[in-house]
Amino acid sequence: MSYYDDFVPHQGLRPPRAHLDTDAPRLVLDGDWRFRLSPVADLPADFVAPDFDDSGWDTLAVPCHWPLRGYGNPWYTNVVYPFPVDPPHPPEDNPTGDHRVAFDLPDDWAGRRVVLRFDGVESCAKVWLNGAELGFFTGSRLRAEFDVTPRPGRNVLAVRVHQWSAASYLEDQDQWWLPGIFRSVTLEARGDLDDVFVHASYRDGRGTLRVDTSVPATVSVPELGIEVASGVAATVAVQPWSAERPRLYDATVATDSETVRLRIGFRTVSIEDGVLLVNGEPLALRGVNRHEFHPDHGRAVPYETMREDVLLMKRHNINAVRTSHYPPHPAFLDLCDELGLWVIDECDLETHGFFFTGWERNPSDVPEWRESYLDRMRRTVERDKNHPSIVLWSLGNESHTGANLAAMTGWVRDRDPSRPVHYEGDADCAYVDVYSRMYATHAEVAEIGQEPGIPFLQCEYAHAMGNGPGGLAEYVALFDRYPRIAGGFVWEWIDHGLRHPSLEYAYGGDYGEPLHDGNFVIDGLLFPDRTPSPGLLDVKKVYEPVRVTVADGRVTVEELRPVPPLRFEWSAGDLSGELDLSSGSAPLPELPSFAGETWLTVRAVLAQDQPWAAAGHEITWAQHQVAAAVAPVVGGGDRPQRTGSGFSLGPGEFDRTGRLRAFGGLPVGAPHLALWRAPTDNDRGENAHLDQTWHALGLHRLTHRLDGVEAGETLVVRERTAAAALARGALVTYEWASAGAGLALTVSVEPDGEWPEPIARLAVAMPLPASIEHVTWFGRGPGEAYPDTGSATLVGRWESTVDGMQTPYVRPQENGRRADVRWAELTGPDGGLRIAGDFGFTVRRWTDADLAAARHRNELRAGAAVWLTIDVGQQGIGTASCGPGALPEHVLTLRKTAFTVVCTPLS
Ligand code: IPT
Repeated sequence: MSYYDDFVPHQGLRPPRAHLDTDAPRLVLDGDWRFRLSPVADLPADFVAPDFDDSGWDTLAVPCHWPLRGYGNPWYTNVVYPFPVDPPHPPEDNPTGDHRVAFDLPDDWAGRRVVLRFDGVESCAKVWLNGAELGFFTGSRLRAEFDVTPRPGRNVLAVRVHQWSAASYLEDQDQWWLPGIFRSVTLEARGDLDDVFVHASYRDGRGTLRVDTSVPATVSVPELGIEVASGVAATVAVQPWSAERPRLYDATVATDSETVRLRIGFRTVSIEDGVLLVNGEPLALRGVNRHEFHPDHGRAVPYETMREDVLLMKRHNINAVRTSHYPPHPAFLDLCDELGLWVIDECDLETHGFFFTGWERNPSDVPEWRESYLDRMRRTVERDKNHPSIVLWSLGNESHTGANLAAMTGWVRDRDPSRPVHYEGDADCAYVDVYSRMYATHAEVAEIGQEPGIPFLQCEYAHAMGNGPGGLAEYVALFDRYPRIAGGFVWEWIDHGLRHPSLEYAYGGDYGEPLHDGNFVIDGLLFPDRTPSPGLLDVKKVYEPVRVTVADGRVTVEELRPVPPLRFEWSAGDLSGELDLSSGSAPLPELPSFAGETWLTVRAVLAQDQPWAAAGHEITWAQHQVAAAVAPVVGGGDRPQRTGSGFSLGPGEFDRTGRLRAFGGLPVGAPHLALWRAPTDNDRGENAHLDQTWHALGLHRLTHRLDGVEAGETLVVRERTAAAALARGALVTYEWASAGAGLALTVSVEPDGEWPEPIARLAVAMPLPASIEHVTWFGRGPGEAYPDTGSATLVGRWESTVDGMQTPYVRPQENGRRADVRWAELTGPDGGLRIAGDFGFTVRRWTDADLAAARHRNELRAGAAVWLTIDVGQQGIGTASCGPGALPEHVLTLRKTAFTVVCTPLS
């Protein structure tokens, strides 16, 4: 048995301790190392001697994951292990990276104790300094430190890293498998302050501080006039720390040989009457799950990117983060302390793949793994214990249940009773302090909210895969409603799409992995380049900390969570101004009468710069209609005329079958009934399989048979729309009537047979010339909206282009629908058309079939037409990719329907 093939988690490591900002000198060893990759682990340690000739090796910039630097490939699996399940054995094919780096010991380090620190190595490393073995360690996202004795002058560090080890069984998180030294390697000359534990509680305006240290030290907080010995408590008046007001106090802890800088936040977490409280106030966690990810660097996330993540969260009204499913880089937690986010810090643990053995031999309940479990929890808590932002410890994710998990809780409660313990897998709540679920339905969340019990939260909900998540607003309404519900965390923050030379962003299978989970890794609120998706914009709206309402002639603001000072700006038509809402409400501004449909928009914006956004940043908004639409003119003038080739009516030219062929001189195709859409990830989801339903119904291959054409006052075309092999269909009538300079089209649809199943949409689709480029519309915008998404959209006049209307989901699927549209103008150099009515629409340069067939965006090519789809119904989006489908009120079925749009040519 080798070290990488054993239950023992490490050998030679120092006991874990706090991450400290110390004045002890440091030498960061990041930079160019020498590197050699081998396909197996069982190799002689031929490279560890200082004088080993590594001149034939490659150079690798550490920290990094070697598959992202051209050595082997990334591999994505969700639940399944990418090797046979035979714990504790890793597979024989075990890519092994040998690393070497030389460093010069600074002269003034002579005689000092020195520690060598690894902040993240996946999955198992053995370490030698100057040829002498230091030991080995596992725990990819955990810190590992060795005591070392470098010699004066030049030293050589050699590190052998195995992709797979026994520990891989404990690290089955849903993400890319990415071996390597992916966080910094540091040498630190030690003073005598090895460990510091800050206890900073808050009650009734006063904070109590006690700092425990490994050796006696002096604790000073100048701003509070505190100067006490370590281990001694001081109670003074303070401002508390919260995510909304992250008040930190600079402090030092000093001995003769070392000074550690601390940033102290005072807060007390408690549970009272089933409610999770901080400083006596209920916690309202409006959170996201964050994996560490960068499209070029994987989990070797640059500092600026971590900062960007926190800033983006703050700017989108997110106030909490679960560090799924491992402790993040320590700097991320510093940013959470500083900028203000509530954190669930999760241990690096997941054994999900044992699901497929029926949880047989699951490490969580096998005694041989006990020490590894405890070790992981200790290393999590000890490293991160001084962060005020952390309010809950989490044992890990998806590891079923067992005595080893219970033992972790036992250890935490002893070591840090100040923070409750979270773990979703403990369904009986035997060893947790909060009840946690993932992807529970709305109905169940509502039920739990009403039952008495310990605080409840959804550690994962609203699976943000592809188009969606649908049903988000309804979840948050439940969180707002029931005190027992502490909130929830959207799954997840960012798409893990790896930048790829030809595919734009790669997902599972794109590297030829023999077993993988496809695009299940593309399920974030941010696209891989960190552009917000429509889902994130919806999150921002529904996580609003204040609610603005307009009713009964007044604008009212209600504070749901503390917010910095706000200003309230209003606009309506061309008018705008400011509202004084300091008393909580104000009368509506005096408005003239408007000629057409007009909405009053009230925006709440930051009155002053904040560390995370500038003054003027929009927090939320509300809208209210102040003038109604003017109904389009239908009727008048022309009757259809027979022509040599068919019919003509106003700007429309029709063939002998009554099908539209040209409009205002532009060649166009006839509108036909469309009931399908390119399935979204949620449509395909295992909890819905709507794609299969639609496939079985033949919605993607409907045919249209002419049943008759009548030219009288109007031109009436009757069709029967149905799919080959199926008896049921729809009887559709298209009636064209003169309407001013344009034509009114009334579409009447009547099911022919029973249609109990959900359909994708109720629409007509028609091809327009490829010269159409520009789109202007009045309705919801600027982004997409479906029946259960689009909280972020406002009613107004919006402009875009055909290309700009596409939402760039990494895996192509239905997207870009604009909702509640009163009119849309589609134009290009050759002219265009205006459509008025009350509809949703999409416009794209490819067909739905092309969209559905593409695996990556590079496969979408502009065709000979621009396809316009006008709908009066869409199936809700839901989150069935990993959660419930659309709520009943958002399920669409085929029903008898009629709708009218007025089309006018534009030159
Ligand atoms: C849940 C996992 O906890 C999370 O890591 C991720 O895989 C998510 O699913 C889906 O993207 S587990 C699932 C079985 C509910």
